[in-house]
Amino acid sequence: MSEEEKTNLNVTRRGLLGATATGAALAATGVGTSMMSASPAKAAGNEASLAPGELDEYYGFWSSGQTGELRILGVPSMREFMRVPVFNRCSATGWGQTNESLKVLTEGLLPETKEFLAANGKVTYDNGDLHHPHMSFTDGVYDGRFLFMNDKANTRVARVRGDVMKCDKIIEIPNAHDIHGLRPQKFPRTGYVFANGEHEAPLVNDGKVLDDPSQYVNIFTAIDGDEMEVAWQVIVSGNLDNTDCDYQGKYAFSTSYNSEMGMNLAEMTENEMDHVVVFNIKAIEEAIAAGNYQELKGAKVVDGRKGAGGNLTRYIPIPNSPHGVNAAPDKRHIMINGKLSPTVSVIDVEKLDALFNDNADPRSAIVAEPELGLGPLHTAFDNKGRAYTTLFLDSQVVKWDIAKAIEAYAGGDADPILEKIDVHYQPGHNSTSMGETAEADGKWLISMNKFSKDRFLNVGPLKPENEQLIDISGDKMKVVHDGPTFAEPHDSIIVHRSKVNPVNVWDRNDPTWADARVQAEADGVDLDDYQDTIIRDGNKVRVYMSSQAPNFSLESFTVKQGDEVTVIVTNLDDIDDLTHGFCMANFGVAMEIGPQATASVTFIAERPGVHWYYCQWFCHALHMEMRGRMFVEPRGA
Ligand code: CUK
Ligand code: CUA
Repeated sequence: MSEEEKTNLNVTRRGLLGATATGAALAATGVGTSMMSASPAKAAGNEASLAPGELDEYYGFWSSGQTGELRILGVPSMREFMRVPVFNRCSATGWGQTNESLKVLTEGLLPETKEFLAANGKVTYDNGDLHHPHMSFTDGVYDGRFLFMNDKANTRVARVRGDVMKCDKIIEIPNAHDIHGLRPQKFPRTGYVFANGEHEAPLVNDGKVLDDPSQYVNIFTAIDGDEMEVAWQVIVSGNLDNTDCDYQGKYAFSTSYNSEMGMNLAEMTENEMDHVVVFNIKAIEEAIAAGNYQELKGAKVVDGRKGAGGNLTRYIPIPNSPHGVNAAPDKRHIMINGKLSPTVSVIDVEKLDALFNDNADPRSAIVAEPELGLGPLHTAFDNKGRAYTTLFLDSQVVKWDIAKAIEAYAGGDADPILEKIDVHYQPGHNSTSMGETAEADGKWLISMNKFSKDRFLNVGPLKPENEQLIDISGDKMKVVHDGPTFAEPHDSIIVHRSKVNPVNVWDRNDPTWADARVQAEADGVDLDDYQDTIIRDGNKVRVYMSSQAPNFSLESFTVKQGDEVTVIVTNLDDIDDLTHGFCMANFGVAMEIGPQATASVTFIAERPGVHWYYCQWFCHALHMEMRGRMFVEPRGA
């Protein structure tokens, strides 16, 4: 297709969107149109429903819990756009099967894990538990470079590139157990990615210590988000649940619901007070620079336990099993959500220096502790000094005024609670549009509810969750949309579309297929041009082909039974949305090849006979015809 034809195609596609796309652009600037008021779900304030072809104002980045992937939604439409495989396997894209994805999934594993997996006939984990997706920051605002996320199931942290929306790095965190809370540093930039190990274990967990909890510890990790390497770790007392950090680059915070180091439910919830650990980033960096650390499994580990002395950590007592930690966009207040306590404890970051420099009473950093309702788990924010806290047990979201809560704590008679609304049912996380940045805009709130019960048609004993969209732009909160989702998004961020700028077509120089490029050069193949080359190297066969709708460059190729076959496919089409696939039928092999991308997959040709490969991503009117044959000659023939 010529440049001119391509341009025409794009013009035609935009033309199809027509007036509705214009309406979306106006909506983004806050200008109302008659087109918008015609929508059925017109709310008092914001417009929740979009006509076909209208673009959302926000990207929503959703976790998926035990599904292990990242999801991309549009807000306010709540339409799901994409699933980005990360810790899971993906039948559609070949994640977990292509050589490129296997590199990401294996290169960051610890040597002991590789050995363990090999003993189980695997090269990587197949599952993950992705709770917390967060975008990288520069100066307290999203910069669109990366998204970072945790795997609670197998103690990993992953990074997704903002330009192509694919995972490019996964690392396993040594010494820690089961990474839960995760946040990127907000200032001056990310920088560090902070990650909590949730479950306590012996520091060297090699079986020498078993049922002796007095020797268990927990580990807080700072990862260098640029290099995706562990920068340092801190040993702490109690377990670690959620984490966040300030807007000044000085402190990070982690909640602990098990300061008792109990090993069963009764023991874990025994104390009236647990704590939030405050990490002094500069003091930790200085300790590392001065060599005051032990090296364990390649990580620099400092001791920040209670009673360790020094200036690395402080423990602020917080009522009963706190869960979420949320930094307010006022850059000053940190909310610690009480869970078993009906309160949210508010830390003033300006009072923290005194804890470290003057050994002030840790509780002196608390400036408010409003009683909000039962089961406060997470708090989100608008741009008017108000906070929105989920009440798990009450199945409500409570909207409250931060300044009034501070006034009341100081002895005033102000009532901070502004309003409560019912959500359906049992909310965990919530998030507001841009609310986890200094650019909170007070338009939308998502309540991520763990149970949907009667809100949808019954699909059997396993039911979806229910995520509700709430308009917070007016005086009253208003639920405007129910969004069922499959297991089990914990957390989300809502990012204005101006912050996110993915490409449409891959760059041929992308590092994703750097290994294939090196091999192709050694094989004398030009990976950027038409390819139909078969290289035999002992019993290893490399099959290079290109795809251009509706053809593979190779109509057929022949190998011998037992050969190790690597198929390398380059998609030479460079048109938006023209993805091809490569599926080798009855070999369990399939992958996606995006426009201008190269992807490869390796398998043993243990099945003699004629085997069709076909393109499994619908690409053309002759997509069904986009196929070819692999001939496998029987052994000894
Ligand atoms: S945790 Cu799930 S509801 Cu993993 Cu952020 Cu609070
Ligand atoms: Cu190429 Cu379908």
